[in-house]
Amino acid sequence: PWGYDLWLNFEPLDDARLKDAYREAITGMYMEPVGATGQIVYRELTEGLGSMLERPLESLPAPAGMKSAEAGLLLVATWDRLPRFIREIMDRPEIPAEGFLIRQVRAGEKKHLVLTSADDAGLLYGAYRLLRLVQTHQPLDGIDLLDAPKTKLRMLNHWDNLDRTVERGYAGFSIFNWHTLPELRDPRYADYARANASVGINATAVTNVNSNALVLTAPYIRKAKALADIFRPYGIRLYLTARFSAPMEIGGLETADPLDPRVIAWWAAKAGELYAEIPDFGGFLVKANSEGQPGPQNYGRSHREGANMLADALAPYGGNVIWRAFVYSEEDPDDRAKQAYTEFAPEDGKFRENVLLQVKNGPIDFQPREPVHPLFGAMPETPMLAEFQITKEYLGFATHLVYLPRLFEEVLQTDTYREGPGSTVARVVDGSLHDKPLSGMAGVANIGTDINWTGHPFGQADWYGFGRLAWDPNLDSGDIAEEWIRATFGNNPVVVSRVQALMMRSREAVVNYMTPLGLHHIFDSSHHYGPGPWVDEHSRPEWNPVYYHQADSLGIGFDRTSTGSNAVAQYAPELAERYGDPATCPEEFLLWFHHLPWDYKLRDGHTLWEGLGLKYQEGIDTVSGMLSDWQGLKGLLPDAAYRDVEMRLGIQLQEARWWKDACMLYFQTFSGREFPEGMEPPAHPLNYYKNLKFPYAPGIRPQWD
Ligand code: BDP
Repeated sequence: PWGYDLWLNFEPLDDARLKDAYREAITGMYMEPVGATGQIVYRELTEGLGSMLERPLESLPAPAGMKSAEAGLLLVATWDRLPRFIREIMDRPEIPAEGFLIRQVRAGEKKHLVLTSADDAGLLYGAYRLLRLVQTHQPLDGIDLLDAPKTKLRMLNHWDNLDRTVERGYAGFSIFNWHTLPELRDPRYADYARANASVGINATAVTNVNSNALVLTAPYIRKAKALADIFRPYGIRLYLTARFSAPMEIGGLETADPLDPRVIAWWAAKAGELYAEIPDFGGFLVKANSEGQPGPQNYGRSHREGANMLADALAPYGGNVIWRAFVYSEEDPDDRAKQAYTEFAPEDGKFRENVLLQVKNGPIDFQPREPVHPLFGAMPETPMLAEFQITKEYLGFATHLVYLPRLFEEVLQTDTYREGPGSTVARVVDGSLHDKPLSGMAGVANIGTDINWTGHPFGQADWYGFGRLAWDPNLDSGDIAEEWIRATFGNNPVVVSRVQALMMRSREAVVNYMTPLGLHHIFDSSHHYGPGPWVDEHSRPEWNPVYYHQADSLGIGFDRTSTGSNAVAQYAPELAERYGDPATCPEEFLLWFHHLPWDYKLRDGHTLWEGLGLKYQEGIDTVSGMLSDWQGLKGLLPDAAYRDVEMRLGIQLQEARWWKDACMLYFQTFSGREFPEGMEPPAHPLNYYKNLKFPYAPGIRPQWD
């Protein structure tokens, strides 16, 4: 079966000339494996280089001096453990925490390769980088590569339940088997940690944000400890989700009021219990007073009071509270897109130092395209994590090929103007915008028990790319795609360039065939698979797609300008002005911010109605091109992966048509206009699409209460 090795398959190099060059650059290795991480580094380098260069990597004893050493020695050690003669010929480099240096040094006629770092994690990251350099055919001659993560927290969030179902998971069951832990240490746990470490991920919350208090009971803490022990040598800290009502559910208290002394004492004791088992426990990830989850507001307290109480419990041990800003309330009649900002922006500066606010990339919910969340850059005093979804809840699940790092990059490169031009979201993520020591990125994992981990083979690229962007939010998504393709499918230039081109257009394709021109949240209810723009029967208005598109006989779109909800006012003036006027609003956000007449003229001269149909068609045409480009690669790719992706692209094409037909037929009931020329006519009448049912579509959240 294809795919278990991910981007770490270390196939023998097929380019003989290159292989010779690498064999000359690395003739043997000097390394004293220190500790569990050192063992991993040693094993990875000997096995990985041995396999790619098809020659066992000989381990050499520390040479007494440069003269006696063979040329092409690979020296691997943290700086203070490097042999003295090497340190003497190198200027002491400044290597930040978790960073590494790969440098070719010269001693007389001989060249050697040095991999060094300030700490164990840096050595590990450096080892994976060195392997990737060889794997992707990068030259080592003259190399002087210093790299370090730009962020402190690079984190996965698993929406995995204790019973192994995964909320919004499309790649099988949870890889975490709480039933057989702690005794059964599935080797997959280490393989998972290894894959994360290879892209720099250094934290993981293994339980669902819609949480179960059981995980904080003593038996489960022992299970969690087993995982933490496996993750530790890979530089990964474990987090758990904390259910706010846990003191009642598992602690026997009759309240969870964050100001009640018994509740405070309960959490303090719980923290002590956790750290006794897991000394480097990361902390709590909390979803409170959101979509039915309990929280401080149940007791008339604020999010700040709730978060600070938990932060105080963890502070003595160096733990963090990651508090999610994903809130919108049943009682609040205001535009859902505004509610998180309204709630949290005024609280800036009032959280404890170890509270991070975790903010989704957009103000609604992981749509194919959203403007950035207005909270980015708006809370200069509050540590922040940007939350992205790696699992593709609103993007065709694991069936559609959509290269997400392109989406992440678009968000990261958006200028918030909060501190003038250049205040990108990337600078919020790396902490440089407001000089924050603690910041980073969280990604909702797309990982499950499927043999290839992610269901869709290209889902691996999303996991990989998330890690790379969390490491450095200014990386280019095209470069990341290229790295991933080379590491996964090899270095054939035809494969590399065509697959990269296909990935890079896949993101715009999905926007076009699902939600063009700023439409959003018009998905069928609960499972969010396929179109359901007509859905209007849910009790809460903002759970209905009709709330988001607001189509009527006059036009379509959500007025978020001053004549409507005025959500634009939550952005910096530069953005508020640009988004607030349809003439300057980027067309990709048009219907996000404006309700416009069907005959509104788009920039290319088409009416809005025509433009909508043509965008849907464009999405379909792109997918159809992706499919034929893929078919052109037959024979150049591993057969199993080739066939799997071909079938999935076939489904994606069918479903792109389904989206167009369903949405355009439905919107036609308001516009009353003919379909534009150039749009393929729908295959069935509207009722056919309305009557499609998907009772077993995955991803509906289990009810805890
Ligand atoms: C939405 C999902 C829901 C999650 C929620 C969250 O539909 O299953 O629980 O976000 O982020 O995207 O808490």
